[in-house]
Amino acid sequence: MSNLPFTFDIPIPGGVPTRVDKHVQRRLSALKGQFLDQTAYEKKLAEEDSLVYEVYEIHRPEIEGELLMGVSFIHPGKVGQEFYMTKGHFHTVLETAEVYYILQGEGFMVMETPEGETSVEPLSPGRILFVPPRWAHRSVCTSRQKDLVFFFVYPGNAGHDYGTIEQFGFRKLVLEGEGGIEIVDNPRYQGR
Ligand code: PAN
Ligand code: ZN
Repeated sequence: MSNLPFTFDIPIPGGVPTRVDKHVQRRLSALKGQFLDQTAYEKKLAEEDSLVYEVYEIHRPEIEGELLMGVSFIHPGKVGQEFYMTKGHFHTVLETAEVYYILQGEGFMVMETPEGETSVEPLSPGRILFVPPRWAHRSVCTSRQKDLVFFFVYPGNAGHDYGTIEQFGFRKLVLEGEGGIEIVDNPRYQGR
């Protein structure tokens, strides 16, 4: 891999980057067990394995000192009353942080530490979110029409631990309530 400086562009507001080494697409089936309303999930999945989010990644070596970058698009949609979201993860190397820069759409970042601290931060265009080391993170799109689009950058050696979230879920959920968006305790959260 070349070690020369390089540039790429993200068309404003929130388009596909001009450099893409890998395009990841995650569908409903990849989020099995994560949505609160499992009946609504099974019904929707039986109709269509819809695209929930996409990630455009720039390749760099996955080693300390490097930075991994990309752009994610979380599509609008819901399963029951719960908005479309990413799988979410801890970094395998827990002591690694991440920066998100929001380009388009509205949503939230749902975060928690292994010790049980939680934080749910609103996301909107122009906002930068710093995810400190140790905080698991999941992005949620609450826009009705637009994708939630953000640029991210994190250490090359971070790695992704999806298993902990797949097994236990997040402590907080983002739902559409009668009076608008609600952030609630996850009744199906299985304490770890
Ligand atoms: C992001 C996420 C991306 C997709 O690049 O990986 O938005 O979310 P999931 O990885 O949870 O499916 C990031 O946080 N990287 O570390
Ligand atoms: Zn991450």
